[in-house]
Amino acid sequence: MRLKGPNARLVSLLYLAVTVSLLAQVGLGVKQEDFKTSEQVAFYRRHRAFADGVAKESRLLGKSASTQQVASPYSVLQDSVYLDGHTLVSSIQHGADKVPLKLSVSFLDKGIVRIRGQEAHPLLPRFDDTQKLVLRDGGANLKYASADSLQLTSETVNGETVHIVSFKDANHTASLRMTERPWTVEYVLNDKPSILLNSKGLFHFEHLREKPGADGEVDGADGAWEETFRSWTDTKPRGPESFGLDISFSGYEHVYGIPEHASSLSLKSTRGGGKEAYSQPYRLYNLDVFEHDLDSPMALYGSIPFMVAHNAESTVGVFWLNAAETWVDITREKSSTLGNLFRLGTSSKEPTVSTHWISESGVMDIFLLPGPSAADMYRQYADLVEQTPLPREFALGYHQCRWNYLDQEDVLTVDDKLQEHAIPYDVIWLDIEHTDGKRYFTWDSGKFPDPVAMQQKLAYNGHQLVTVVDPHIKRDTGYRIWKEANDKGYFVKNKEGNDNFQGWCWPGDSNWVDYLNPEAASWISRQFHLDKYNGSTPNLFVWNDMNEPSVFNGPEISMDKDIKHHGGWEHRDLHNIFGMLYHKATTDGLRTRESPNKRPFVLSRAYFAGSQRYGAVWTGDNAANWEHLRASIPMVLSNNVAGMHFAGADVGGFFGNPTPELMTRWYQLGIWYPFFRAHAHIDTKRREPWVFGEPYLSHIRSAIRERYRLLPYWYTLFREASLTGMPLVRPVWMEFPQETGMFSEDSSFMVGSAIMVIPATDADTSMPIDVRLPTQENWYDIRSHAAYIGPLKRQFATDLATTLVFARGGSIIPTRERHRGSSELMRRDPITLYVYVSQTGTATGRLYLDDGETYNYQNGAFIERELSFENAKLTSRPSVRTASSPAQLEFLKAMSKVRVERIVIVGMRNPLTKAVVVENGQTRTIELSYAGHKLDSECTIRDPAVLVGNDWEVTLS
Ligand code: NBV
Repeated sequence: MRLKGPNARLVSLLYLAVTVSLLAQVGLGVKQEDFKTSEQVAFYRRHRAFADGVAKESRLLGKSASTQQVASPYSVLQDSVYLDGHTLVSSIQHGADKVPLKLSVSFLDKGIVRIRGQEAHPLLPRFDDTQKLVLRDGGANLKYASADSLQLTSETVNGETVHIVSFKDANHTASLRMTERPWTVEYVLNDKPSILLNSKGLFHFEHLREKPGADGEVDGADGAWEETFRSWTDTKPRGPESFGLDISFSGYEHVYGIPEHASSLSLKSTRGGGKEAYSQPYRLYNLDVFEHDLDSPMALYGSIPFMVAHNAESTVGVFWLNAAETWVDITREKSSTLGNLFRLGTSSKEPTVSTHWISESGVMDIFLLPGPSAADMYRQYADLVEQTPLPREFALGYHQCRWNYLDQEDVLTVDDKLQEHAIPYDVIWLDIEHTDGKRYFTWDSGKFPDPVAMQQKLAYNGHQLVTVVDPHIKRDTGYRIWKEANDKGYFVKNKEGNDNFQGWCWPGDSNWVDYLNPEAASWISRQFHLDKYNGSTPNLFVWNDMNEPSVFNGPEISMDKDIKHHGGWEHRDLHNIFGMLYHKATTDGLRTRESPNKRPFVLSRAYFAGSQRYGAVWTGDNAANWEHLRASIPMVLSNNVAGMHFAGADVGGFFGNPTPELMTRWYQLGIWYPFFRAHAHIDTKRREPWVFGEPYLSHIRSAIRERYRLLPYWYTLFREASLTGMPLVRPVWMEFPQETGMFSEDSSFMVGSAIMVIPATDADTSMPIDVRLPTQENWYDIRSHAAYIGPLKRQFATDLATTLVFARGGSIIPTRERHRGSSELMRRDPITLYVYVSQTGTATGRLYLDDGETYNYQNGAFIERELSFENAKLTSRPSVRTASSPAQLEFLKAMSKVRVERIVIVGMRNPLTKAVVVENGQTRTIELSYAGHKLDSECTIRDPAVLVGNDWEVTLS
């Protein structure tokens, strides 16, 4: 039964009021007063006051001592240190409060060090499920270093005790040094103290305590038992339980990651001045920020507390596993002021980035990742949180979205028009208006009378549908979803824990399912099954929006921190994983709706470390202007740096109307986002590619086609990411780790290791673009094949038809060159291989193919080829992972008509005339063709007629 009469009117009036007030703000920028600054957050203020006290003390100590000293009040309890298998156990204590903290330092495989700490005898348990929900296998199967590879020694330096655990593996000679007074930890890599904990004395742990008398203040600590923000009161029944720690990267000037912020790739300082510095720390707290600022450390929709430091010698990482609100301050300095008197072997003038992390609640749980290369470090990170699984292949295609495609006819017209204009696409999207009054899992039957027929029509040309399914559930006794969840008690509870938490969102009065409750999560998963979700077909996929969660009438447009989840936990403990839990539940639902299971596709706005396992994310509500286009590059890169690979930004900009030039340039950039979707606000003008007319339509079409041409390369990159954890799009430094001048480069980037993209990000096409091609290597314009020799710095003119994309000498890039309407229609198309020859006349590459939908690849149903070019011979061999199995044979059979139809060799100096092809013991000779090429250094072997799944070689002479 629906709400009728006055109730229904009230709901729609209020809904209208919220919408109008939100929409009225378009163009006004972020409402700063809706969101807290660090000064408005009591636990941050307390840590700041503590830090200021320590700094003052340290200065006083410094004056009286010849060596630099740190005034941390925390020290290790005498005789508390011992090595228990792979874990160094100790107790530490604040000099004044005498509450012992238990600290464990565990040594994992690949040199990963894990540090966990909390009260030795906590008054109440702290929320510790984050590890279960985030780590691979819930943390149950972490691989530890073998106990006999570890050795504990203790030394006395200047009268103080230092405990040293040394260990060795193939990649590292490392030791961990822990001083007793004050407590500090140094991770020494290749004899250099590289990652330092508490070297600035900012470690501070607010132990749980009994609530004091009626005045509510503890030790003068402000806001410890109650805190207000505007009209909201956080009752803080557990009192203070935050903790903070400084982590310094000695020898490094650049740190990256900790998305999501609309900030630069190389993170800025937040304290200590400098012209680039921010005046606020970076904040990690998932929030729905309407019309967010650019160049700002403000929190946005997602949070990944993973930071990476890089210098010319090494890449290291720190993963701060905590799902509560977290702030990170960053300062830069020369390390002469750093460290304590026990540190040996550091040069006193090392540049250092010092970071100060502060979390509101939970257990202190930190992982130090030693690298030393980026590839090593991503393997280490993937050991902890898993890789990005192989997505459904169509998800790599072009996504056409808008708030809203109005009705069934509109959807099918857009589908037709894209085909008419010969623009390939894979997915069309439906936003919130497709539902019956924002009751998700339903359809507005007036506008969508036959959603199944609509999906079948789309499916005919290999197109899919995505519908939005937001997490807020309309309070309506006639709405099955609400009623079932309510009857089963699955909603998040209010502060008292005695009723459902209630808030406002699109449908009006709403409740939220508590995904922390495993039963509630699997119930919501089942709602995505074909028999439950009426009108859905196997061609329907899902979009989770508003899952920070966004609550229109809540503090900072989100949930109150003191409301209750399953097990009595407060929302504060798990805020940053709430969105991921919904993403997971949705993905689980789609994966299990067919038997055998198929790969799901779910896009989420909120995310955390681990979200990469569940699908894609996008950067939220950007705007149709050049600044936002530019900002999207470091945003998508930062997500990739932090392991959230399948990321993109709304092409065209969500708010406002893009000019045709902006739209064109945004497509030319957007085809290089791992997730490539155009989207627009409901109040904007229509902007499908053909709307802009010529010449824009042609430019947009050729950009989208470029994406489709390179799908085999993208899919192979995803395969690599799914095995190694390596980002798909990479900061230049990641591929050229010694190019110090490019460590903060965030206007150009690499796609995999073979392609460098320098997008045009300015309105003025007469402005030349600065291009910097690193390293001593050949670079080839990916379209004209004009060759450049790096290192090179020069300007290139670009009209609207031109994009600056270069293939790196030494790489082999697989493509599919036939124009079709969707990725599915291209699946059996032949492959073209581009061999971009290096300065030494070689090249390597890879090609991965599977059915793009199922999990059969896990049984070996794939083709994975190692391609190499050397001494004028191109060879295709199976990868080491290829093994004969019934599933593999079946897949090979299915692909038995898929051949390599063309091999283009770019950059050979000697004119060549023929190619000798050997496949299955058979030899053929082919005359080389130069027809149509502008360059003599390029030749084409037309139709070598070799199969993609076979071993073969082609020798040129
Ligand atoms: O569902 C409507 C929009 C959606 O189009 C957008 O992509 C999301 O980020 N949604 C936010 C809610 C309203 C935003 C003003």
